[in-house]
Amino acid sequence: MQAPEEPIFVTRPSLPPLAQLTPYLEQIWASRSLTNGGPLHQRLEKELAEYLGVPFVCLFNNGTNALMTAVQALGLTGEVITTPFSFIATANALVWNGVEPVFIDIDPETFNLDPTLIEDAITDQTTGILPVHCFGRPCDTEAIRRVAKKHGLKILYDAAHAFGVERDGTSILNEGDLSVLSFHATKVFNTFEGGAIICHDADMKARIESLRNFGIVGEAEATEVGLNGKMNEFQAAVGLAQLRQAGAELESRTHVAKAYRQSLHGVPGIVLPGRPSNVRGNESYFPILVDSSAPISRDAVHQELHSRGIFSRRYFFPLISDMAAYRRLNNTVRETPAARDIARHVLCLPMYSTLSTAQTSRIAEGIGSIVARAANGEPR
Ligand code: T4K
Repeated sequence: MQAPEEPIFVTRPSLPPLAQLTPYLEQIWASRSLTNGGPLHQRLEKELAEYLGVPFVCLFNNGTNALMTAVQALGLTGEVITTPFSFIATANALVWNGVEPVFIDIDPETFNLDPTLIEDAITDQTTGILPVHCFGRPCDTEAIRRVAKKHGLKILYDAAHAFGVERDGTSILNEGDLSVLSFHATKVFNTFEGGAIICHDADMKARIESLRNFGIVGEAEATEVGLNGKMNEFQAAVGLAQLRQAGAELESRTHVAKAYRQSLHGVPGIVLPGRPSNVRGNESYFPILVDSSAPISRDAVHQELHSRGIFSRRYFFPLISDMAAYRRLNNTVRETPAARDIARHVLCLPMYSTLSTAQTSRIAEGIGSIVARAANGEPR
């Protein structure tokens, strides 16, 4: 009997060699400095800023707490314009701050908030814009900046997927008033759980540090109400070790994406989203669209792959605005036909740096045969 093939999950976290972590752990054990901005935390903030080409990094224990703090730090209130095509944490960060998300449609090419629709959604309650560089594909930051400037709005980028993404040789994380990264296990750069706010000046960094630490300033005084968003020393140790292989991680993902593009090219109804030539992506996800011209639905492809042990994911379906938690808040939900269409057709294929050519071939051939059988009317 043939051995069942190994399951392939949508991602598999990269880990540094264990031996590289040991010296950091010995340092933690010796110093007993476990959290609250210890030496490894400080070192990771500096090394990450240098690696990413950004002025300041404020580390967090996860991306969601970083987003919630960024909303506070920018003083966002009332309504904030955002995208429904994202992970739910994007909108949750607003609602947990008492801010109402106003969902507008996306550009079907970039999968990101359509800047031409922002102006129409602005009311006298609007204080900011929260776009997402979805799947690490950059937003039209220039157009967003123009409309924000005209109306005096703050821009907070959810850059959870955008570690290492550059446009014209410059980090996309330098855009907007603040950008937020996630270092969750499923991300290109992970500290198991973790995240960061990228900011442009030392005053803002100090403010974020206070908000991250309950709002405390100095030894005992709190000037505002913060939360506990601190990254601990173990997470920072993992980050320092991961950073040594970050370049290789991005490089390997480029090869995986190339292998997919070659083997999926020409499969009827399977669309591979393109990327402008001036963008260095990070291949954090590998989204495809199972187009309406395909002889089979996205959901059926997803199911079929599943039955073959290939666990693709429908990121991001349903739209945030269609989830029960948000349908209750639906007074600001607009029609978002492009987002709805993408959410119905998108499928994220397994993507991680150690995915072998044999595995990408198995996945691509699986999709090819699923589509071909459907086209021939054969039973699945
Ligand atoms: N903004 C955006 C745009 C985001 O995408 C996210 C997070 C955030 C903000 C918030 O950042 P964080 O607070 O998370 O730092 C995952 C992640 O939990 C979430 O971080 C991520 N976005 C979201 C897109 O995906 P799930 O529920 O899909 O993950 P899960 O547990 O099903 O994992 C997917 C696959 O990965 C598993 O089938 C196996 C593999 N896996 C996963 C984990 C956690 C492993 O092999 N090892 C692991 O430890 O949400």
